[in-house]
Amino acid sequence: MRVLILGGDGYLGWATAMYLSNKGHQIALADNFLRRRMHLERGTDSLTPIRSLQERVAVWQALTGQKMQVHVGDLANWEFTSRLIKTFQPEAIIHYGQIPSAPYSMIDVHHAVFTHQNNVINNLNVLFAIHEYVPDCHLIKLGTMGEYGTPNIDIEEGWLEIEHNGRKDRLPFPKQPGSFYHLTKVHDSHNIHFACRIWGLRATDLNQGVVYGIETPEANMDDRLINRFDYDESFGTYLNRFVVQAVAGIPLTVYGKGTQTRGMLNINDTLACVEIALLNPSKAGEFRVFNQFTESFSVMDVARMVQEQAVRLGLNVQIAHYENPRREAEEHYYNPRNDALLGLGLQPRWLRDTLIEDMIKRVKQFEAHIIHEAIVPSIRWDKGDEAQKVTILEYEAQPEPAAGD
Ligand code: USQ
Repeated sequence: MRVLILGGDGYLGWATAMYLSNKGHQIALADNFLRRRMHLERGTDSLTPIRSLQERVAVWQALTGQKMQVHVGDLANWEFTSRLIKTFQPEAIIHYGQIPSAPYSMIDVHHAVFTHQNNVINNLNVLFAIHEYVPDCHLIKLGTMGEYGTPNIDIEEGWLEIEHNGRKDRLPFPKQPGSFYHLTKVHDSHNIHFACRIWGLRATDLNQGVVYGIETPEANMDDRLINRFDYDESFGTYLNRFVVQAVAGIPLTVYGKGTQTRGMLNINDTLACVEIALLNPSKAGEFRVFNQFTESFSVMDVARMVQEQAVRLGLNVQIAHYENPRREAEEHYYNPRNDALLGLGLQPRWLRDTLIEDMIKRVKQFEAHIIHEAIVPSIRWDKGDEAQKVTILEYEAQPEPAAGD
């Protein structure tokens, strides 16, 4: 299939490009290297030394014989996006090409507005270009589980059957996102749904949970194909961050009580989920939503798992409760469904199955690259970026050594 991957230089984009190219799909990548530039702005970086996109693509071709097209440009620019879609004529578009960071969007008005302009406008351009040039193309759009927030009812997959004053309907599930970034994904979902209704486009919104992991089989083929791995306060997600903190000797940054619960999945399961969506397209006019996660964990569950594995590997890891920089429910009900992808054949990789140990060992190889100042957060939901780091409120008691240790 001809597959256009938007955000092809990113954590998910590059991994997906290699995975689908290896399966024989014809791949084109688009990126404007915004993530690399946002890291420059924040004084942070990927832990892993990633090569330029052009070099990665050349190495990939040399190793596998598979070509990938590279298109450098800004999706928020209509000329770029429309020309790209018109000339490549994709049968499917996987849209990862957006700012993914809640903290970055909460820095100040400029970062909130920029995140909205970038994400909402680029998605609108993609919708209009599909409508105009490839109306049968399947849009696979990366949404987020964070669109739903943490309601006190079960979270369905995008839709909710409602009975109100004696009448029934199937309506979009209510959204209560937790940051200006998460709000952009809500706006995108509405725009995509509308485009499906009025133009008959076909789309799948993948409401993804928190992704973790470093390695994929394709990235392991050659050091020059290595994927990015973010661990800073803006672009690192909590498990990936905790692994780096464990290696760096920084007390694990649990925000508040750590009883916040999120759906999670391994990066290799992201690839499997996207492939499932690709091979099972939605119908013309259908706006389909999949909740894309495999397991749910609280922040403390994950901190304890990282601590346990790290201690086993001889590291000394403390867990600390930091002042929570976010405005979020710490104690809440959380029961999201994820039946759709499982029903289509997803076979999850479980976090318990030694993956954390592998991650710690891999991160240790890049220990010298860790920027320590990038770890403890300073971006607060109520005050923006004060450049003042949040403080530790208390430490968790160290677990008792197991008998025989
Ligand atoms: N958290 C900590 N300590 C940390 C970092 C985070 O306790 O050092 C907590 C946060 O307070 C939050 C939870 O962990 O309760 C998740 O935070 P996160 O930074 O790992 O993830 P989040 O900001 O929600 O965003 C990430 C991705 C985003 C994606 C989302 C899926 O950056 O692109 O949309 O995960 S979800 O969380 O389901 O909304």
